[in-house]
Amino acid sequence: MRFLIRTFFRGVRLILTPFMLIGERVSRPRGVERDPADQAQIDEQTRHLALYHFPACPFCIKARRAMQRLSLDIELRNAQATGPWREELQNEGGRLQVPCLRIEEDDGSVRWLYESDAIIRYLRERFDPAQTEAPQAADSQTRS
Ligand SMILES: N[C@@H](CCC(=O)N[C@@H](CS)C(=O)NCC(=O)O)C(=O)O
Repeated sequence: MRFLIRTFFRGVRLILTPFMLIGERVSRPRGVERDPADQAQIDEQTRHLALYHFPACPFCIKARRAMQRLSLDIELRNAQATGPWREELQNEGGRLQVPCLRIEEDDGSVRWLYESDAIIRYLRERFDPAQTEAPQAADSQTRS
């Protein structure tokens, strides 16, 4: 019975996958535009991040869209198929759940951030110009 249920859901996922990927591609959001020097600085920071994902997982699509909206070039590591990324996520992250953001901190330590909402919040807090510039804007408003 369990085998049948698993096979059923695997079949549904297989059928839906191309539609989800096409949907993601055609509804790709416009990314924020930064001047080249700022973007280069952001690119340098995102070199220390990697997103473990499944291509057609809706939670991963949500996280990838947030990355696109913020114009973040974060390495994607497909953990769906048996292979090194899947093993690494399970062994080093602690569980096989995607999306998961691997964050290499400045001191070299590694943090594994699970849950799409937490990942998106982290990316926005760190890279969203609207959030990172807001305090300065508010500051200059109160001063004027
Ligand atoms: N609440 C989580 C849900 C994530 C989730 O359910 N991910 C599924 C894929 S869509 C997963 O990792 N399943 C493990 C597996 O299929 O082995 C989030 O928002 O990130």
